[in-house]
Formats: sequence, C-alpha cells, structure tokens
Amino acid sequence: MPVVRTVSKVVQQVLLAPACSCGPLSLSVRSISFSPRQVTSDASFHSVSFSETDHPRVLITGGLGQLGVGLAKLLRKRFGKNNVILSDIRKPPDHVFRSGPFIYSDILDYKNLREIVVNNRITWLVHYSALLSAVGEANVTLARNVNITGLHNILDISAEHGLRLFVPSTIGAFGPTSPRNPTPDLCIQRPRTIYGVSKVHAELMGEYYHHRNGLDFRCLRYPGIISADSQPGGGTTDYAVQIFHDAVKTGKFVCNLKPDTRLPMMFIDDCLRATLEVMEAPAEALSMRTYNINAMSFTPEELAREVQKQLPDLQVTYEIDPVRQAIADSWPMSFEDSNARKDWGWKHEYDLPELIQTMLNFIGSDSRIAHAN
Ligand code: AKB
Repeated sequence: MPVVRTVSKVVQQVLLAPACSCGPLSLSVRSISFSPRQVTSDASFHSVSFSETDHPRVLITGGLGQLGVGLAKLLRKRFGKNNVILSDIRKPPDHVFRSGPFIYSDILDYKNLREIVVNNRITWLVHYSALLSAVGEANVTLARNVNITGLHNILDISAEHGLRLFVPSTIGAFGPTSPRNPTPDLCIQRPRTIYGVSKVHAELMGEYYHHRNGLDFRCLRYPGIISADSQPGGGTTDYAVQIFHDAVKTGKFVCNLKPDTRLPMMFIDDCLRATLEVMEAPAEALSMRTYNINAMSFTPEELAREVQKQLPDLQVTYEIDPVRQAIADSWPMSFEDSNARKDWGWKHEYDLPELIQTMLNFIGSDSRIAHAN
C-alpha cells in the first residue's frame, strides 16, 4: 500500500479509532486550587478510608477500546457489577450502557477526572486510554497529549487519592537496539515511535511515583492482543485480528506486514486475566513494578498457514505498509517473562492452536447469527 494512502487511512482511523479514547486537542486549564505536584514528599497519600475487606471500586479509562469492555466484564464478575465503572469520551453502544455503570471521562480534563474519582469512591484505576503505534505516528501531537499529558493527570489523581493504578505498557516500549529474541524485562529501551516513547515514560513515571510517594503502580507490557468481539484501533499488530474476520467473511486477506515478521501475541482472555492477577497480587510478591508477559510468537505466514488448516480456501496476499513494517522490525520477536511467572504466578493458557479455534468459533458463529438475521 503506498505511504500516502496508508497515512491518510491512519489519520482517518485517528478520527474514528475505537482504541483512541482521547480528549479534545486543546488542553483544559486546571481550575482547582491545589495541585498534588505541590504536595511534599512526606504527605500521606493513603488517607482514603475503605475497609481492606471491601471490594475495590474500579474506574477504567478508555473503556470503549479493544480491552475495556472485556476487562469490565471480568472485574464485575469478581467484584460486583456496580463496583466497576467504564469510562470514555465516546457514547457507548446500547449493550455496553446496559451492562453496568458507564460515565463520561476525559483524561485531559483533570477536574472531571478528580470529580469522578471522588464522587464514586474509586480505589483502583485501570488506565486504558492511549493512541496505539501506527495511529500515533500519524498524529504525534494528539498522541503526545493523550499518552503523556493524560498520563500525568492519571498519576497525580492516583497519588492524591491513594489509588492502585494499572497502566499497560507494550512490546512497543522496546526499540531496534533492544535484544529482540527474547527481550528481557530490563534492557536498553530506545523505541522509535511516539507510542513507545510515551510508554517508556509511563513505566518510568509510575515507578518514580511508586518510589517517591508510595503510589501503588502496576504495569504489564502487553504483546499484540487478539480479540474476537472487539477491534483494535491503529496498532501494528492489528493484522492478527483482521485476518480472522476477513477469513470468515470474504475468504481473502491482504496483510500489511511481510510474511516473516515475527511478533509476540496473546489472546485477550489471557491478557485480561493477567491484568486482574497482577492487580490482586500482594505488594510483597512484586519484585518489580513493570513486567513482560508472554504467550506466543508467530509470523503472518505461520498464522495464515494455521488458519488455512481450518479454512483451506483462504487467500492471503501481501501489500506492505512501510510505516507499520518499520515499527514491527524494531520490536521484540519474543518476550522473556520469567519474572512475572516467578513473582505472581503468571501462566498463559492460549497457544496458537487454541487461539485459532476460539477466534474462528466466535467469529463464525457471530457471522452465522448476522446472516440468519
Ligand atoms: C500496537 O500494535 O500498537 C499495539 C501494541 C503491540 O502495543 N497492539
């Protein structure tokens, strides 16, 4: 695909992106009288009174992206429907609105965020708002605002109110000078995308607040996440979701990465379970605050071959997007996650065959239902 077409497609995705739960371009002025950045380092950030035995009260930002609705479902099963609030700046579809509490929140509006945390007695915050890698390259200013300025608001609110804060990081937090096969937790991180730079910043800022102020910051570096009933928006690993939809619906798939591009990937159920598990892990079990988590690694060619075992008529062609290809070529090929496995018992359940079966079952039955209607 030519670069111009690719970039304009990406810009279009910025405007429509389901994974982008960003606020308006202009930053709102904080109209509060007190800034947590002025609080002395010995101030207590843990003055919020809630019983240890209570369920957490969870706020999920960027809730209408690829992961939020699934995470809310999992957390609501565990903590009760009304203890988990999904939020976004976009209007939720009916089924999401009916499934549990939903609230408007703009992470670039500090006062709005603070009001939500206070009024709803939030104790855990899962911060999913972000622009992903490819879409971020097409709009660096917006990515910088959402992924960096937005994160600062989240950190300050979390520190001020003694929240347990989860921020996802990614394989994209590594770059061409990192060891790529496998990539360990601690190694050189010089990413070349604004997405990657913002995620390294998030890791370091979260750990800084943890050491300086006692913020209960927890972070997992996600591989590319593959989901059946939610779409990613503007990532480099999106091809690995799209292939399933196209295989079932049209029998043809045009891949925008080279056939031999190996990247770490994970099925969404594993990713959401890992998130819950690290959030529930006792603090003393965590020897670090940012962990790699791994499940499988494959190339487009290997994925296509496995899908073709179930759908032999699938035709795959390659039209390389140079922006995405350059990003993928700078990322880990496989992830080393022994610290997560040792510290809090991380264990993935889905390898490639289970992933393929689950995706095709879900999308197949979904499209059969759509046809029947
Ligand atoms: C992307 O491709 O940008 C994301 C990621 C790997 O963080 N899916």
